[in-house]
Amino acid sequence: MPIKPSELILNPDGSIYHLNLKPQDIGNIIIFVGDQDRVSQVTKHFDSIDFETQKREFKTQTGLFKGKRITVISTGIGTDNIDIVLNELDALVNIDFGTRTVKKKLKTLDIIRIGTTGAIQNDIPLDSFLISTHALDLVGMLHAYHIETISNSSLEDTFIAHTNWDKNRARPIVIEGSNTLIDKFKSAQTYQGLTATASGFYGPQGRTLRLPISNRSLNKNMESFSFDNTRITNLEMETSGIYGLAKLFGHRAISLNAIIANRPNGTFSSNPKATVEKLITYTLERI
Ligand code: R1P
Repeated sequence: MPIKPSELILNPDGSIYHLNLKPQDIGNIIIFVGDQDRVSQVTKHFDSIDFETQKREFKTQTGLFKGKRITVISTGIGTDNIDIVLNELDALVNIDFGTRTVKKKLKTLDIIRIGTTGAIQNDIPLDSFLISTHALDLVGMLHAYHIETISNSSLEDTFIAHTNWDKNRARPIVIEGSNTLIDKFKSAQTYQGLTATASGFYGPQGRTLRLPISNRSLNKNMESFSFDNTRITNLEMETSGIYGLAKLFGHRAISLNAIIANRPNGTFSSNPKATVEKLITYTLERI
């Protein structure tokens, strides 16, 4: 049965609805950045760029880097955008747009997030790099899918008990990154840990400007949580969506984080752009 036009939405030129991309426009290695301006911060290192487009916050450039065809896409902020980007990227490689049917032979993409984050452990310094071995979803978007096969219920239950997790909020979900990619990108320069993905930047990450938050001890309880020698290292807003959907679709994903804030110390990087630039170079050297 062909997938209906209301479900798989194609633009008049045959490109997919939000990303504005056709299947030939992307490589098998995809780099995600949050900010549109970071796309060219990555591709300025490429040998050539053969494609670019932008719709809304989704800016894409594809080109060659040391003989590999790599696509860089800005996802904007949040796992709601990640739902769009992952579904449309998978459709580009695994759905035949002509027949609107799923292809027999499925393709696997390598998805690499280069993003920024705040450490929640005071020994993780500003301007360091951190690889998310796992993501801890505090958002809920993934509950729209069958996550039973990819989640870790014993870790989740321990986290729920440790933090007195509010029963009115979505159940947290823990998902692993790709061990193949983690082995490829880890080094003496990288910290590793469990990355918590929040549904917002202020209250959902325990920041108070004017509005009081409902659970003032959540960050402290996250800081003291540990399970099988794994601790929660940082907070950001995309990794769980990327790890969850990549696993469900059969793609490989890794989240590489530039630590630009340290929450327990209350400090912020004096030059976050330079730290992101270093993480971009670090990533491209190992790709
Ligand atoms: C918030 O300022 C944004 O920065 C972090 C968060 O995950 C959120 O997207 O990541 P990026 O710098 O990769 O966008």
